This record gives sequence, C-alpha cells and structure tokens, in this order.
Amino acid sequence: MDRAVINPDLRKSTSKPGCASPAAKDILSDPSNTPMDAILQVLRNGERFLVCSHSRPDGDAVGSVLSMGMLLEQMGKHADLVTADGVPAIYRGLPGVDSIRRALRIHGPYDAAILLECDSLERTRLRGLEDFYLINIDHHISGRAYAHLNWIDCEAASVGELVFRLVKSAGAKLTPEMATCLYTTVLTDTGSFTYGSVRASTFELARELVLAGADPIAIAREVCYSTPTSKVLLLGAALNHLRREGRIAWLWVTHRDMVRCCAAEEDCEGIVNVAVGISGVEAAVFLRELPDRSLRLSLRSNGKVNVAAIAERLGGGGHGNAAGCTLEGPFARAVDEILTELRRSIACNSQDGQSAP
Ligand SMILES: [Mn+2]
Repeated sequence: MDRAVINPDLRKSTSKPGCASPAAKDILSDPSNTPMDAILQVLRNGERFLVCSHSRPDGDAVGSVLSMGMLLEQMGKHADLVTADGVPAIYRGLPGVDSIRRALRIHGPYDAAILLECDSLERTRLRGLEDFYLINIDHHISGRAYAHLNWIDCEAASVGELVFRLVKSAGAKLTPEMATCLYTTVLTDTGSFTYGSVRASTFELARELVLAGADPIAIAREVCYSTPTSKVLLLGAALNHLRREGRIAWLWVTHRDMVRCCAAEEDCEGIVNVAVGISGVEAAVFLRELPDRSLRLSLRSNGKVNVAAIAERLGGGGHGNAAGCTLEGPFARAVDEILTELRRSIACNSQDGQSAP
C-alpha cells in the first residue's frame, strides 16, 4: 500500500536552492507518478544528498542508509550518511559502515535530505533538517506524510526492501555490498523471518539478495550470534524482573541495572522478544528506566494485539507487532498505564473473536 506522495502544505516551502525543486514541480504536475518514480526523478536531478535515519539506529536503519548511499554513489551523486547515534556493534561489520557519520545538526548544501524509516523529523534527533527538500521513505504504520515527497509502504518487510525496489527501478547494479546491507535490513526487521511482516515476497527478496552476493550464514552470525557480555548480563537482570498476567508479560531494568552491567542502550534491543516468546503470551513490554526516571517502553505482540495503536495513544509509534514509547515516571504509574492499555486491547480481541491487523 503506497500512499501520500506529495504533501501539499510543503509545496512552496523549499528554502534551499537546489536541483530538486524544479524536478519536484514536474512530479507534481504528473498525477500518474508513483512515490518511487517521483523520488527517482529527484535523485536523478540532484547532485548532493543527505541520507539519514532515526536515532538509536537498528539493522534496518543502518542497512538502508548504507545501501541508499551506495545507490547514490552508483548514480554519480554525492551522499553524506548521518545518524545522531553511533552504529551498534553488531552492525559495524557492514560494508561501508565507516561512511556513516554522527552529527546532531545538519548544514548544507544538499539538493534533498532522504529520511529512511522515520515517522517524523524528530525521530532523527537531527537539527536543521527542516531547511531542506525532504524525502520520507518509511514502512511504519505510524508513518506520516511530513516531507515534500513521501513513500510509505506498510507492507514492506523493511525500508531496505523499498531501497531494493529503488535500486531495481534505477537500473543500478545490485552489488554484493548492497545485497549484504539489504539482507541485514530484512533479517533484523522480520525477527529472522518470524514476524507478521513476512510474506512469500520476503523470501523472494532474500533469495535475490543471496544470489547477488549476501552471505546469509555470515550475516546471521554477525547479527544473531555476536552478543556482547554486557547484553547477556542485562538480560539476566531483566529476567529477574519478569512478570506474567494471563496473556501479558512484562519485564524491566532500572538505571542501576544498566550501570551495574556496563550496558549501553543498544544492549536493550531484543530483550522484550524473550517475554513475547513465552508460551501463551500475546503481548509483552520491556521497560527501561532512563537516568531522569522516565521509562522507555518496547512493546511486542505476536500478532493479535496492535501495539502500534497503543504506542501511538501514549505518544510513540511503530508497527502492529513492534512499537515503542516513552512514559513519565514513577515506574509504578508507567507500568499501570501500559498494563491498562494491554488488558483493554486483549479484552477487545477476545470479545471480537478476531485479531487486529
Ligand atoms: Mn524498519
């Protein structure tokens, strides 16, 4: 499902001079253009691009930024790759990873800034983006048409899948390096091909990427079997706090646990999956206490509960079966708030006798 190609509110607001603006005008005048066509046209017409993703980048963010950079390079363009936070250790072996720079403020000149898997400008934690012609490529249910050009496809297994389609459509060569980055986006965003976003086409995509040179064994070893000790220790702390109530499970770590385990933020990734993997559990939440006592929540569902809807009600966002939000402390109130939402959602599902999308 592709939607929201052009944001009419932003038609006149391109404030930086660049090649993208005239191209965008042509795109606006042709209603038969798909979002992907429109984006390709802007890429072809421009020279310099910024490629960025959300803060605390995950496998999809890192892999899609890198492969988008490689596509632009093949097209003879200049691309700066930027994230607000560093690349997590398990993705530091990806080809070209050193080209991703950390920054908090963006300075031009760029013909366009390409935002990958961000449902808002704020998700990047980068300042100064609003000055540029913006391209938004996303697959979150919470995705919004905040940019000049928006390509949101909630059916895509990863944003990398959308970059893959761009590569094909641009007639670019799918190199082994690109394939490696793109395969990583699919592997990580589908929970190793186990989430609801997996469909037959996901395996066709994976097959194409392997044929193009991605090594599925080596990538799985890097992504799934290279856990830092700090992360295993933190998992232990979280499991000490595991609670279960019917079809809901939750677990948490305090800021003290984080310090004691020498854990980094990225060590929290995936802890919630252990809870949602418990037999009979339909929805799970992992809470991490931040230094200011607020709580960062990761929500997972095995398909029946729409956790994106819950996260959005609480000011966050995400996918139907993987979402997140931040709540004010104190801890007991945050737990109360999220459990109330989860109980209600599970009760609604039982009444309907059918599952939410
Ligand atoms: Mn993603």
